Amino acid sequence: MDIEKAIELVEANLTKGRFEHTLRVKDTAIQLAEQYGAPIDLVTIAALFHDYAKDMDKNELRRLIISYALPDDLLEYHHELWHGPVAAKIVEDQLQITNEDVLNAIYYHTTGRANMSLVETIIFVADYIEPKRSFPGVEDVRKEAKQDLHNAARRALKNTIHHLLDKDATIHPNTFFAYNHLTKTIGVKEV
Ligand code: DGI
Ligand code: FE
Ligand code: FE
Repeated sequence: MDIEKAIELVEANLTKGRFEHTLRVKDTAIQLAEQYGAPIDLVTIAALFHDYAKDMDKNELRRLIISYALPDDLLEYHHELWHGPVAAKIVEDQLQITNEDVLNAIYYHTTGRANMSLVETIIFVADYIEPKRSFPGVEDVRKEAKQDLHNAARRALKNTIHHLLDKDATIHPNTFFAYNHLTKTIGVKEV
């Protein structure tokens, strides 16, 4: 898809604040793609559409999860986790985006998953570190992203898991699978 057209669609579907976040994620993701040698065109499209379903109402998201036959255990987790999988299905179904790497990057951008591709990892990290994010620990992840993308992704997951535990929230298995996979492949020594 043409980038201009993609930007137009995204702007029409999102609130101003969310659209601006999306543009910052796109710029951050392009910088990471240049640094780590990922395809700029795929990363750009994935970033532009990653939050495409974010401003949908909860009931609409629920209806789409059912009609697209997404895994129904999704509905047992916080509705914050619904917009990625739904956006992946909408762009495939309505916008004829077929690239699997792009669709996976959109689908898994909130939780991550085991064995993420370079494009998936870039979108995951860019969404976490875009310049207006102010999570505790985000500055360490920003620094790490300049040195080692996978370490940055692991650190972002670790922070998210800590944050969710502090809130007594449920944690989606893919968040743990992503963390475990990176921890094993990076070779962090268990104590
Ligand atoms: O859509 P964004 O706000 O740009 O960012 P996002 O899609 O990464 O969503 C972030 C939110 O998702 C944040 O509040 C933490 C939450 N989150 C991430 N992983 C999990 C999770 N929430 C639950 N309950 N479980 C998870 O595994
Ligand atoms: Fe999101
Ligand atoms: Fe986002």
